[in-house]
Amino acid sequence: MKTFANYIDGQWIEGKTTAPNVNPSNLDDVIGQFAEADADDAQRAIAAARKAFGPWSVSTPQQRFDVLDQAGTTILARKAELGRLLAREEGKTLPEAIGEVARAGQIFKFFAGEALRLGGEILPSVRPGLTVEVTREPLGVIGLITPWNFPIAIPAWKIAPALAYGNCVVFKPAELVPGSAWELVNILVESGLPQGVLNLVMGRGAVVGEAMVASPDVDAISFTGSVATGSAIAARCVASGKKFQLEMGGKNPMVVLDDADLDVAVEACINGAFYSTGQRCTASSRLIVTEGIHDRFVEAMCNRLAALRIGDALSADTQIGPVVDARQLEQDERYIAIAREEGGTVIGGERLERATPGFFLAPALVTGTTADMRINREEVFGPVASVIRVKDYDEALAVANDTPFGLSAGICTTSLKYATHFRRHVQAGMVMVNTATAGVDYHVPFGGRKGSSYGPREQGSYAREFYTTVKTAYIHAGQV
Ligand code: UN1
Repeated sequence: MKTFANYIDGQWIEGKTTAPNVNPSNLDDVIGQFAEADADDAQRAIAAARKAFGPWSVSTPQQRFDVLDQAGTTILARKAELGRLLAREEGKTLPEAIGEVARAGQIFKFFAGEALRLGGEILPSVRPGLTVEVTREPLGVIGLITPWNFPIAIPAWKIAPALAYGNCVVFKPAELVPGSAWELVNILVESGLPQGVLNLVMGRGAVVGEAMVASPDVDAISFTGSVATGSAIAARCVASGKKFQLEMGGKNPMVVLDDADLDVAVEACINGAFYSTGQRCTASSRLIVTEGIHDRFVEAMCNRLAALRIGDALSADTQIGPVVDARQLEQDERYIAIAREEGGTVIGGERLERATPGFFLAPALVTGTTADMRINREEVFGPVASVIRVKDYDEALAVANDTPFGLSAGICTTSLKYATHFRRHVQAGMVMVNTATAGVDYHVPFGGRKGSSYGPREQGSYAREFYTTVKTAYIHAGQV
């Protein structure tokens, strides 16, 4: 069995302990043994990043462009192989996984360019003889904590801007998917990153994440994951004076109005709710449907659901892969049971047997639900969506906003009036018209409102708000 080491201060460092990386489509298939960092490893990684920050923070944009651009080129060239690894360790389908790897490659290309584009401003002072210059500087050492559902794209969209703007990184990937993270770090190392600039510390959140949030040598934390962990990190960052950015849950609404194109709506809802096994914080989990189209919509959704092929993520004809692990599967099944107890009618949602032992679950559509039920208030993070029947657009908008979350929201309608009103009045960071709530571009801001997100947006040029700090200089040039 191959073992994979952590990368600390320019060296591959074996862990005192390792953890297996298991394929959720086939529990007999172990991808490798991955090092588990302990608190000392984490401290060494933080110290290495701190030491490397001096020279890296004043490296030229060309140096940073070259590394990031080379990494992007390699990722794109290896997308089929890396996509296979990703599908094998996470369970999304091969096309979804290859698409995600390509997205990661494009993100590195984008931020390579951003390193060159980072400018400042010069303004005349309100006082005579003075000029004001506004520039951006890197923050220092950034701790990155990433989730299991996008094993390469989310690390890419945190690591690429962190490095592009001159920061050093301590990177802790999710325990369930260390394989893609390891490959990504290896590619960056081979692309010419100087020693200590990027450190990989695979291991448990309670050990590695804890060391990062506690350390005075970490200047900022960017986290994507659960609300519970995010809130705990936030409290620790406030206490230690760190800048932080959190991307957490969603309970994203998709409104379907009477005047929607039914095929478009069903396609957007099937994709948004169930693709990637529903394991996206942008998934459409509340389908809010007006009464004139409700029955036709539910019937068409049931027909599509029955035809979906659920199976091994690596099989060519699979449309929906397995749930990521036993714990997530239990959570999905628990919420399906809760929905039933609350009075919902569940279509699908049963465990499936396949040729290999894995976590296969039929997607579940819950009809006859109301906005106050737990199934409509709490994030499931699985292939489970509920339908809420509403009278008209006004009620649909009110229900869409009746949630503690605010990441992504969608509407299917042919009415310019309703689409325009919804775009303005839905309380979400991202709005989709006649397209799925999940599946975003890599060059524009990503993030939400309310309980979904905290801090500046990720991705696109907006990423600089988190990964840089602004300096305002007043210059008195003397008499000329
Ligand atoms: C997408 O929908 O393409 O964890 C991206 C998540 C999000 C990323 C979603 N941060 O699901």
